[in-house]
Amino acid sequence: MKKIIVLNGPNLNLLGQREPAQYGSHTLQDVQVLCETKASELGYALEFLQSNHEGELIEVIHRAGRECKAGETLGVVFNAGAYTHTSVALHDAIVGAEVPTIEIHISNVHAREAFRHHSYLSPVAAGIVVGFGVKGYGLAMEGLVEKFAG
Ligand code: CA2
Repeated sequence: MKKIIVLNGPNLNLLGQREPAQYGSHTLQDVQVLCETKASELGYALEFLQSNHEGELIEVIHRAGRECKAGETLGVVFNAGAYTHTSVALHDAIVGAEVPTIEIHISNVHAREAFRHHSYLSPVAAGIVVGFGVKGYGLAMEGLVEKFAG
């Protein structure tokens, strides 16, 4: 069965523990369950990952690109956390790996501090889901399938 990778960046392991006004009260474990349910509805397997390390996120993007070319993976749903606003390296990884990527943010980053308004990922993402809470992960997975399933 083909796979969707859901990739989470720095501090998303803290979800549900603090800042409920911004991110809700769901934990990352809850998000994984939501994504597993959505993946099976859509007819895909799921790989769900979180890392606080930029280099590890880059390695996953590179591997995802190889798996996409091999027909094993459809693409990546990526919440890069704060690296969204800082990382040219993640931008370059998505371009270099040629991996279909949907950018997702739990909060509406455009309604928050100015430093969250710019994303290095948006210009190279196939689509963006912002501000729908953790349900956005499911919406992003649907969008990935809508756009890239053969
Ligand atoms: O809204 C989103 O999904 C973000 O990607 C979340 C990031 C933030 O830096 C982005 O601007 C928008 C933050 C990740 C979660 O950080 C937490 C920190 C404390 C408690 C709970 C989560």
